Amino acid sequence: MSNPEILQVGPYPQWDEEPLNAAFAVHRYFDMADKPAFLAKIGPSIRGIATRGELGANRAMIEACPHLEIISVYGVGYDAVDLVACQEKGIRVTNTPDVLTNDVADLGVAMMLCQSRGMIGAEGWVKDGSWSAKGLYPLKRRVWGRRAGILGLGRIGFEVAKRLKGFDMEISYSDVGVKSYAEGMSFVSDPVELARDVDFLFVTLAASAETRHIVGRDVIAALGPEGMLINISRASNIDEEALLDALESGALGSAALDVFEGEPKLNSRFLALDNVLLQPHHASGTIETRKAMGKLVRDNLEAHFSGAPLLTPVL
Ligand code: 8YV
Repeated sequence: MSNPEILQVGPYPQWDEEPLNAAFAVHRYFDMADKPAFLAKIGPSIRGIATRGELGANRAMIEACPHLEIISVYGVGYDAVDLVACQEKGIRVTNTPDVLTNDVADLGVAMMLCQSRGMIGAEGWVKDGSWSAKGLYPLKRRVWGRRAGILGLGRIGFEVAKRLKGFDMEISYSDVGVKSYAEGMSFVSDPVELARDVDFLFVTLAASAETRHIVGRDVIAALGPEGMLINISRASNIDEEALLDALESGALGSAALDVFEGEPKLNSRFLALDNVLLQPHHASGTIETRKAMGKLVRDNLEAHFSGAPLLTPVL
């Protein structure tokens, strides 16, 4: 029997391409100049979609593939997949949870340390000769012992909290309810109140229509001129216009961001700021984790097409 035909939405590392091509008849959507024409031609033969977290699959793509059975997402976040369309059509969806949790938490904590201690500016101070010309680097703010808030205490938020405990930080969190595993952390149900009580606010929520702009003007104002916002989830969780206004006016102290509206083309207002740390959506971007994510994408597809249970189903 011939291999199932799948649509590959975006590129994967080279080590994933060979096993993917060996197990499936792969159609590389991202290589096509005229994507709608390509979809119209190839869509009817497609049984699976392999996509990435930030690329997802929208309704137009799903509807162009009338025999689609499964969408396998390389990423824990599946907010870019039209789940309503999938539900209507009985299409299965999988993601790659767990394997990336620790790396995403690591980057969030690293961003907090880097930004609070001014490490990027400090390197510039060495490289541009300021150290010898001007002397000591301006003093920055400490991290250990201060107060951190975690908005969304899921798998990633929990790993962030675990790491922060190592810095003797006081930890509070906000979620839809109290979490039984949140030992030694205070629950604060209102995100505005959470922001008011902390120095560092981590956003680790799974994005959905309900969480859109949950970090709005009120939360940002409550975090205040001494506060730092760290986002390792999705840009849609934050009102980006409100964030930019607050960073420009000093109403918010600083931000460390791995995700942006319209990424990779981010709002140019970010580039003019000196109180932000900007990262190119790479929180899960280690060789080890990306290899595990790629394998899980294929394992889910292979399980589906061989009639075995899905490893990490969303739908
Ligand atoms: C991306 C992510 O999928 O896990 C997620 O939700 O956003 C990331 O892991 C990654 O950038 C690969 O494209």
